[in-house]
Amino acid sequence: MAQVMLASVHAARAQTIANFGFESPALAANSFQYLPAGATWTMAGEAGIARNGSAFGNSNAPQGNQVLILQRLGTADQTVQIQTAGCYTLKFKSAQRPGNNQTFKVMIDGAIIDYVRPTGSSFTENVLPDIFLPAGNRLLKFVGVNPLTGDNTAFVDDVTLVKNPTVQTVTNPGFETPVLANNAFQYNPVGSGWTFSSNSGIARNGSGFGNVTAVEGSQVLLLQSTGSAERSVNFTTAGTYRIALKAAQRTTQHQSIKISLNGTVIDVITPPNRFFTDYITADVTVAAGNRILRLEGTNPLGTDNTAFVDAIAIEKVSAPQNWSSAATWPGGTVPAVGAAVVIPPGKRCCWIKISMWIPS
Ligand SMILES: [Ca+2]
Ligand SMILES: [Ca+2]
Repeated sequence: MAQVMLASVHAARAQTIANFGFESPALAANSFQYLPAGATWTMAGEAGIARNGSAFGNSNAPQGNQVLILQRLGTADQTVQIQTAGCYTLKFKSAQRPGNNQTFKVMIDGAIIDYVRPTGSSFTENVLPDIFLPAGNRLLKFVGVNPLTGDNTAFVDDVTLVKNPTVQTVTNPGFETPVLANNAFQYNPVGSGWTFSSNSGIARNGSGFGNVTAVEGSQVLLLQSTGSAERSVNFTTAGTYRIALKAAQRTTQHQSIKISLNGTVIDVITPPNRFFTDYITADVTVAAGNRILRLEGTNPLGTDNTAFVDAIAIEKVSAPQNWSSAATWPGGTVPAVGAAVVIPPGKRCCWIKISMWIPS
C-alpha cells in the first residue's frame, strides 16, 4: 500500500550529507574498522568503514578510498537537515562483498524508502523512488537485513540527496557563454544573453579578480561597484517563485547584491567571504510572461568592491497536492486502484509513505 503526492517540480539542489563518502576517519592502508569514531554516521552492530584493499575484499571505492560496511544486521544513520520541503531523490553506490548476498534497507524517519540488494561485487548506482520530505531534521538510516542469514556484507558509498529539477529555465544561468580565454575576465562581453553595465561582466577561473573556482562550469558573473546584469526570463505559468544562486566576495571585499524582478526588489544579499555561499531569495509572486531578472551591485561602503554570482536557478514554490484528495484531480475523482493515470507536464509524483515486501 502506498500513498503519493503531486508536487510541483523544483530546482535540483544537493542536500548536504556529512561524510557522504565515508572518507572520515581516514583509515590505515588496506584496513577496515567496525564502529569507527569520528565518522559523523552513528553506527551499530557489524557496521563500519573499509578502505580500499581491506580484508573484506571490497572493490575500490567509487568515491575516494573508503566505503561503508553493512555486515549482517549492521546499521549506519545520521540526521540530515532538510532546508526546504519538497520532493527528493536519494542516490548512492553499492556493492556486495565478493560471493555474498546481502540486502539492506534505506529508511528516513523510520519509514522504509527501499530495499536494496546490490547486483554484484562491483559498485553500481542506486536511485531510490522520489520521496516527499518536510523541512527539518530527518534521520537517514542504512540497515543491513541479511535475509538469507549467514555472513553477508554490502558496501555503500557516495550518498547524495537531491531536490528535484526546475520547470523555470534561465538561459546561461552560470555565465559559461561566451567562453573566455583561460584566466581572463571581460567587462560587458557580447553574446551572453545578459545585458551588462560598464562595471560588470564575466570572470573565468584564475582571472585577475582572484575569484575562487566557479561552482558551476568555469565562469562567473562579476559585479564591480554598482555594476549590474539583467536578462528577460519567460515565466510560462503564473505563480510564486524564488531565486536560488551562489555568490562570493572578491578576496576580502564587501559588496552587496540587489536581486530584482521587473523592478521589484526581492532581496539584497552580502556574501560573508570569498567562497561561494548558497542563497535562496524570498518568495515572489509572478504573472506569466517575460520578466526582467536583474542583479545589481550596491557597493554600500563605496570605493572598489566586487562580488561574483554563479548557478542561478528559479524555483516554483507551491504546496503539494495530495493524491488522495478529490480536489487534486480534474473532475474531482480520485483514481481507483488499478486506474491508468496521466501525470501532466510540470508535475511529478512523489512518495510520502512507502511500505513493501522484502525481495526474495
Ligand atoms: Ca568513499
Ligand atoms: Ca558558471
